[in-house]
Amino acid sequence: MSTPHTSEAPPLFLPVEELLALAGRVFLRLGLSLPHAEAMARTVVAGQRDECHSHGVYRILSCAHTVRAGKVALQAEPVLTPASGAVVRVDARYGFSPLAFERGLPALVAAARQHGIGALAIQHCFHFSALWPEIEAITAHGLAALALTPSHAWVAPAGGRQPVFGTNPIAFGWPRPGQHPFVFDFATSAIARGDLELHRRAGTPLPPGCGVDAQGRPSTDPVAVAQGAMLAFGGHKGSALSAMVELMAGALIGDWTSAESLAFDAGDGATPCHGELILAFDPARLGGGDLADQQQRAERLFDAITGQGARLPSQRRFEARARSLERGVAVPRALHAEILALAD
Ligand code: NDP
Ligand code: PYC
Repeated sequence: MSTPHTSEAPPLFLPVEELLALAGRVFLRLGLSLPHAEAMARTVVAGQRDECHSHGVYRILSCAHTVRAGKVALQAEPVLTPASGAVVRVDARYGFSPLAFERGLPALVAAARQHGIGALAIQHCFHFSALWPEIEAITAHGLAALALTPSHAWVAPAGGRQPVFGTNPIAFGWPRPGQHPFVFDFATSAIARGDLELHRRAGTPLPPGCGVDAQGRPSTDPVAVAQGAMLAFGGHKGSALSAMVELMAGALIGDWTSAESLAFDAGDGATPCHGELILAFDPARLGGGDLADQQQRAERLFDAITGQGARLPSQRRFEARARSLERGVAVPRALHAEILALAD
């Protein structure tokens, strides 16, 4: 969901470069190394540019809170373990995740090209971002991609009322030569935690079906749901997908589940700390060689969707990107003032 949850005065419109400079200044001021500050700025500004409000520059505030909580390693240089077969590992060493991804990307692409499939396991990272920037970075190399990560245990399993799962996003991308890739990226909870927080800040109710209060009663009050449990999307189906994310991007790669991440947080209210699994697939290797045929068949699928008036996922985002690049990136004035205060 991407509603800005605010009825305030018209936003500021800032050039991408200006917003990048401001975000980078804040992250440096918070004590991050230059490579971390730049990678973080690119991530949150991309979110704001694409009008993904729950993972845009609003995230600067929660990253600042995370820094103040004292557990994140501000200058940690991620450690890349040379690929073993198709598997690439990056230990973020308790730093923020974007730099760890950037450090692992070239080896992931090389592994996918060599083996047809590559797996990047990022470990020990503080993760706060949307996954589509990573997916797009992989599809830009002509590869398909799948990314999974846990978060904090905020979400009850279908049929239960106690939080077990994170909001556990799943993102996928398919490269389309000459045009934007096909990308989807969504929380497996009925609403992302970031959107719940935006509703809490704005004092607006959640849509029905997003959570229960501490007594297990359905609630649209973001405060009550934060004290109770969020719900998975699609009942038992979202619940099972969320369990898969815990297993594949937690236990499988030897890193924390959302429950373990929340335990490590110990009430700090910081952004989650865990791992991430990112898979890349090379159509040239997996499809037997006729790339043009693969692409045409994919395009027929997309045409069958759009041909009946339905839209592709990420279409809204790419349209928002075009708008932002033309007229500037929209930033709510109150949020901009909060960010500026962190920069001085
Ligand atoms: P949304 O519900 O906003 O969107 C989910 C996806 O569905 C998007 O790709 C979106 O494309 C697409 N979509 C939406 N409406 C339609 C439609 N009518 N037809 C076709 N496609 C559509 O996502 P969430 O709120 O669930 O998640 C928001 C972000 O939060 C994600 O980027 C996710 O990675 C992030 N997140 C991160 C977590 C973490 O631990 N790091 C945890 C949970 C979430 P479009 O954008 O174009 O609308
Ligand atoms: O929006 O659910 C969320 C989220 C969790 C961690 C980062 N974003």
